[in-house]
Amino acid sequence: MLQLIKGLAAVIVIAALFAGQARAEPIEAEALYKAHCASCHGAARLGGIGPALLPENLKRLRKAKAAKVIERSRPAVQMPAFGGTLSGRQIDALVDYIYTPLGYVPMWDMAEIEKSHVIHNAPSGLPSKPVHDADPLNLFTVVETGDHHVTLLDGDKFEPLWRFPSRFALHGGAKYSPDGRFVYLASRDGWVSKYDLWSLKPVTEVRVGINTRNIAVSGDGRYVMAGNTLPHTLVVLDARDLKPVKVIQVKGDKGKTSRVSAVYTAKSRSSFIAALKDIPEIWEMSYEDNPKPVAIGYVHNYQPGHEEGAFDYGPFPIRRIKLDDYLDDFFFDQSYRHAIGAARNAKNGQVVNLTVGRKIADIDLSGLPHLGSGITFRYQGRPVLATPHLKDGMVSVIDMKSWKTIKRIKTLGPGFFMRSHEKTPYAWVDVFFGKHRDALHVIDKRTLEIVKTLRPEPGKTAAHVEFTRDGRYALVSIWDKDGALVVYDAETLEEVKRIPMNKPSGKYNVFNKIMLSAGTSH
Ligand code: DHE
Repeated sequence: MLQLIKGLAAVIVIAALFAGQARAEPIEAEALYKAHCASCHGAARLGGIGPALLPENLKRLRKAKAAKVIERSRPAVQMPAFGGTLSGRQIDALVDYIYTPLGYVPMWDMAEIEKSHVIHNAPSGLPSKPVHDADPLNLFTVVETGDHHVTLLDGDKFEPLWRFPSRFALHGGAKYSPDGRFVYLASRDGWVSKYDLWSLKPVTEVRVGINTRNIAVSGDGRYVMAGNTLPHTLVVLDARDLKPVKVIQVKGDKGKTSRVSAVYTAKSRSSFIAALKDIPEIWEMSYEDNPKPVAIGYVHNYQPGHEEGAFDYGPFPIRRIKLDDYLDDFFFDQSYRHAIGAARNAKNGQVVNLTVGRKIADIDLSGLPHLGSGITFRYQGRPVLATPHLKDGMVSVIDMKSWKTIKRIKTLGPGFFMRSHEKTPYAWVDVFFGKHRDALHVIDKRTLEIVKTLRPEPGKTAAHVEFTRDGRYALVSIWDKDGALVVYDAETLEEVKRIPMNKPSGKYNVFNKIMLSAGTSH
């Protein structure tokens, strides 16, 4: 009997142990976050010296990879590896925690923006001529996402002039001052940084939001505008020192707020143009000193002392162009009279005439392109637009007079970027996804046929082409930690040089950008 009782007791103890294991103590993720992460990433996860840890900012990092970063850290960062301090379950709990939405739209208003402002080298103390002898207009700013650095490349010798650490996860095109002396860069978590390409020095930085889409520099070089998805704002900065000038709440007439999809400069119209993600409107905001007042009916823009019916007197008065459908992303024609965009339904696109302020045509743009992916050129005497599709292996070529699709060019897979130059007969397009992501197609702009498919490094993604200022060379990124910039002769299509780099993404030639070349993004 005693034996039986002992046996039962043992079974009960073992069962209790297993139950205990199955129901392990709940892990207090918030407490773990406070103890180990908050000092660098901010108490509210909005970022500090480390990036913001919110689902919006982590969209591009898989949870498994995030767990690995917590366990082992990353190369070239100050964050310690927590593998020896935290258990696997604690790390998983932290990962779940940082991928949980905040549940409210966090504030990042004028006071926070002002507080974040840093001057590294006062603009007044910068030299009056370059400290290097490279052609300042044939420099390339190359973003290396592998270790969050930027390389400034001499576009004649193809040699790096300067390499510096950037903010975390730069994204979007580098933007230049109209004279090409300064470059402005934006990070996904809201930092806008200005660098001097003559003295090779950082100038100033400011954090404009928690999650930023992109920036634009006004055609007169006086302002930078940033578009945010968190919070729902557009922020105007003084381009000289990046001090904030105005924070514009992005709000529709019924009070609904919206994320910004992207903001661009329409130089010939002296305005910034923003596409919105959650309100079917395009906004145009003049950056002139005495802008024409814009009639409004919205209370939040109402200025006391002005007639009822209200006009927005600016600065940066908002002209709202109402659309039937959301315009997630767009390009302009070279005259900046039209914005051509992909609608959210991904079945068709729309053409908005900015002068009359309404949609004037639908276009058959069935695949959504990435922002800034397309180019314009002349084909058989007429202006055309060409863009790869982000979801299928296709390039659409659209007549910009009739807005009809002239041709669909089949590619080896969905692509991100198409690029060309006024002085080359070829347009280059990448195949970013799928088993052919190491391929690039070279398309003859005269026949709209693929004339060559290059594989700069078999097995590794090849993407984003940019030309030298004279159009003689095309530079391609090998998108890999052990990556490179590969320089091709744009005529013979032969490789000329390979410059090792750490996951280079975009590269931006000063001259082509400031001259608004039709072969690249602006
Ligand atoms: Fe980009 C530009 C949006 C994913 C690399 N991308 C831009 C711009 C926007 C944008 C708004 C700004 C154009 C400008 O500066 O004028 N990108 C988006 C997306 O919505 C999308 C699809 C999803 C997202 O994560 O936001 C997206 N982009 C990517 C990538 O996955 C890429 C390939 C890698 C990365 O760095 O995130 C990528 N985007 C780029 C690059 C540019 C860019 C290299 C600048 C292109 C140029 O030549 O101007």
